[in-house]
Amino acid sequence: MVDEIAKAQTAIPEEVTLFDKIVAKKIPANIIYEDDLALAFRDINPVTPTHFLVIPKDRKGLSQLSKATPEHAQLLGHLLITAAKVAAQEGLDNGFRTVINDGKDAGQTVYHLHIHVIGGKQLSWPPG
Ligand code: D5M
Repeated sequence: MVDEIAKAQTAIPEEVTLFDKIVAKKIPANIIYEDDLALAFRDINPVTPTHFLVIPKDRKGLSQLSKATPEHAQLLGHLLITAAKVAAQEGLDNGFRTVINDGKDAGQTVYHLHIHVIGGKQLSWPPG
């Protein structure tokens, strides 16, 4: 986790992101859901027993949530609905948490909007 925060200090938006390469199947990932607009795959560094990411296949300029405009409303809604659908598919019937890290202070390392979905244990609050 400390590594992620350190990485976030130097992470920058890129033309082609790591997640674009996962969408294009140029980098392998453990994909658990896919449709026309969204992809869900297991996080490589899980912080809970279940931890996956939901991303837009075409991020349409959405490197991070703070870049969202009204044109992104439908896509963002679809991603949230997908997060809940895949959480159910994963058996997270007792609850789960969604997180969107935005920028350095939040520890964002990949500038391709993504929703973390974490669960599979009792989570604490507040986060650090
Ligand atoms: O979250 C970025 C997340 O992306 C972080 O939890 C690790 C994860 N990650 C990085 N590379 C991969 C690959 N190749 N597969 C799966 N997951 C990956 P952030 O909110 O930007 O800190």
